[in-house]
Amino acid sequence: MSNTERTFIMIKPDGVHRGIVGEIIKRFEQKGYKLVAMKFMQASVEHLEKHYADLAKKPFFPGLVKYMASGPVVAMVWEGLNAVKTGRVMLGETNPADSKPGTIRGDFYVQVGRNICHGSDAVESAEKEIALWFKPEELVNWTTVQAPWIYE
Ligand code: DAT
Ligand code: MG
Repeated sequence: MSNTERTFIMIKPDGVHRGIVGEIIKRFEQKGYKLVAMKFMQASVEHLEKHYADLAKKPFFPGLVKYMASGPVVAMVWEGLNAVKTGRVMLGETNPADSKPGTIRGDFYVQVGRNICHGSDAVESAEKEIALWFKPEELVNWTTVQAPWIYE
């Protein structure tokens, strides 16, 4: 199947503290995406600086890294048809005012600096992020029995 993609989704410390880990996982499961990898962890400042390297010059960068290192995160890889683009739609917009109800951000956050969940913004960045957060052997190869009911 073409456009089968993997995306890196990460529940941020506020998502963990606010108890919406299950809710976010549920949305990706119910959509029909396949879980390929998941870990609950405390990320180091150094690791988060690498993850957000593209934003290093932004004024909010130090605060962003401090917030992301302030508690545990849930790092995940989800796979399926157009998973990167559709994952971003499920996530909602960066600007809270633009995040529609029904999206993760639209339903659960009001300020850009506490926005619950990360999702890769392109196939290329997804591949980079997956390689940063997971070892190749942590990515599980499996076929869900639901596949014929999700894809024609
Ligand atoms: P996104 O997470 O929607 O991909 P991004 O990659 O541009 O957005 O920025 C990464 C994170 O940085 C974002 O989730 C929250 C934070 N951020 C972005 N713009 C910000 C701003 N203007 N003020 C404070 N934090 C910001
Ligand atoms: Mg981004």
